[in-house]
Amino acid sequence: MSIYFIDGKFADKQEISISVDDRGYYFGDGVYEVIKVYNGKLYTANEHIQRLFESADKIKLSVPYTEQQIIEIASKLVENNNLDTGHIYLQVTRGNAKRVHQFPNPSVQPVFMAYALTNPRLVANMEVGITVKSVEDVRWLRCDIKSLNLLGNVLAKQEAQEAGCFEALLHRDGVVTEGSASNFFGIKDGVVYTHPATNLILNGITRQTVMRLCQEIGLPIEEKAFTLREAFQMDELFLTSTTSEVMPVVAVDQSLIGEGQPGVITKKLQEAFAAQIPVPIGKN
Ligand code: PSZ
Repeated sequence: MSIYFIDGKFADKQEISISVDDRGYYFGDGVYEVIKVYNGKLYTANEHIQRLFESADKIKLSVPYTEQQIIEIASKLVENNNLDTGHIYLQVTRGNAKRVHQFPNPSVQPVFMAYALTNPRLVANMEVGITVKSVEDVRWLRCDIKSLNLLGNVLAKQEAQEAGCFEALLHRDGVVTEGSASNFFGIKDGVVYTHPATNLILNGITRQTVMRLCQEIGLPIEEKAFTLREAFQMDELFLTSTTSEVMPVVAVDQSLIGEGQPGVITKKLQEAFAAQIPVPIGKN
């Protein structure tokens, strides 16, 4: 997995270098995406690349490639690295320039970097479910941007991990927003709830897939935020992300959700999710 794409070409990781003046390094001034690869095939790549363009637009950064070119770069990374199941990481920063806060003037070439990583599906976790810790959401008010500025997310995840939990359940003013790197869903009396796609959360691609699957299965789904207090009372709770897919949450702050096991509706959504991921080459 050592073939990277940077500065317009593919190169071995040993041979590439990044400038200390990269604004990603100084300011987290850039955006990124993670595209899942199943059995050597890119999954929902167009959606992720579209979101990369949207995030870049929101910070007035121009991505130096077209959607089709990025698909080609990602596909070549899969091929050159012989990636079976894992992901492609993509990031764009505002480029290399003397450290001043304002954008470089005249502007400089953005730095586009991408690599492939083997990352097996988290099947064991998905089977038994995971636990989460509630953490106050102290992040900025543009969480809809997939920006490299992740300190709030980093600190939340670390706090969760130190408590022996898989993920942080973030709440702002008592309202559940999302996870440090995931979206949360609650199920009560057969209705699926999740925070609306506002500036307070990242509108997850997996979140959108799961909302579509709910509609296809005939599960009522409402983009309506729930409180942390309500989260404890949910019949079922799960989180979604590119790498976690549909992940059952069986406890919040050591308090069991439902029976403390993956719920039936969550399992149904896991099955529906698994049914639409790319199958191994030669089996379709
Ligand atoms: O490898 C990992 O742990 C990944 S790959 C993508 C994520 C984690 N997280 C994306 C994410 C996020 O960073 C925040 C703050 N909210 C929601 C999500 C879920 O977005 P999707 O479903 O697009 O991955």
